[in-house]
Amino acid sequence: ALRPRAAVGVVGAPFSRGQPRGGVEGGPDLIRAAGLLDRLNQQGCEVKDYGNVAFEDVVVDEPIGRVKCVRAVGGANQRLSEVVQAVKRDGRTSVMLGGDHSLAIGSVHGHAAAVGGVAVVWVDAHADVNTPLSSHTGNLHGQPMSFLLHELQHEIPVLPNFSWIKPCVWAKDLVYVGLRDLDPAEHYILKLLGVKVFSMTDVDHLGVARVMEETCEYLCARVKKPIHLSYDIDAIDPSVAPATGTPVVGGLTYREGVYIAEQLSQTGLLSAVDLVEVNPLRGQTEKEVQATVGTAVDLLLACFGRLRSGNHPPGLPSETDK
Ligand code: 5AB
Ligand code: MN
Ligand code: MN
Ligand code: MN
Repeated sequence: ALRPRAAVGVVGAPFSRGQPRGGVEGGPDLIRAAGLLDRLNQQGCEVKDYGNVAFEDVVVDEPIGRVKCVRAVGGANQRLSEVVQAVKRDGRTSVMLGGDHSLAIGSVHGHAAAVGGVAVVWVDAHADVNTPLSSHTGNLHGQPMSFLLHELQHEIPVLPNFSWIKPCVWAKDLVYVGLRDLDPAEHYILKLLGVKVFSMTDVDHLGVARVMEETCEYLCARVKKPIHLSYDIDAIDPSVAPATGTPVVGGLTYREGVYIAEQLSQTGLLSAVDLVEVNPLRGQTEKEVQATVGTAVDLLLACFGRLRSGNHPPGLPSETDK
């Protein structure tokens, strides 16, 4: 048997209104400029670039309660969801380059709308499961999972440009890896719903190999749903990936971060990936920005079969062929 060529669809989402720091809208073009598409091609993927999503300008967007830029975030995610649905209908694995993490609303929604149920692996320093009412910052990049989880729908108020969103993830189909900075309400929600969480303490205790073994077993034990990996670059330690808006010390090493992507790739179930929160304006130096972008590229290459033990060109028998 020949190794099949993975079909990939790259979607840029240059959007930053889910949080207050400018610059994160530069993420998609920077990740492309670092050679993502060529390198995916070189490792045997068949890549199509869907370009950057054109987001509507929203001029008047007064906060609703504490929550900021509701209309802009709702409208942007509706567009993104449509594009991700198109990528999936073309039979490709979707790669959404952010932009801030509020974009996971549209990315996961579009993925689920196209394929039916999905499982979500959320790799992040943060849980991003605040509801519009529990959020203290009012930033929507800290809330995307609350709109997506079926179990939280009774907590979600009516918001302008959000009525199109249908919850599409069950709490039992969600796994977190890398958490180390939760708000009390988020901790309460995750306990209440019994969500599977591997915090940085768990990574220390079990090691990343056990964490990923347990993650994959947990997700594959029931019906095997396509996996949506939502990777926030701030999951990685700021000494490795400093150019991001909400850095938190004590994160994943480069090797742990890549290992997580490698193991998810090996499941054969990866169906959509987000790489979000790379913010070139948050790096102190050009070197810090390049280190962050380079890490983002390496995480994505690992998602598509790049092995540190080496790969050979596609078209030749694969390592696993007997
Ligand atoms: B990120 C915080 N929990 O709700 C909030 O970077 C931080 O997408 C959210 O993970 C961080 O604002 C959002 C304090
Ligand atoms: Mn985060
Ligand atoms: Mn996040
Ligand atoms: Mn962040």
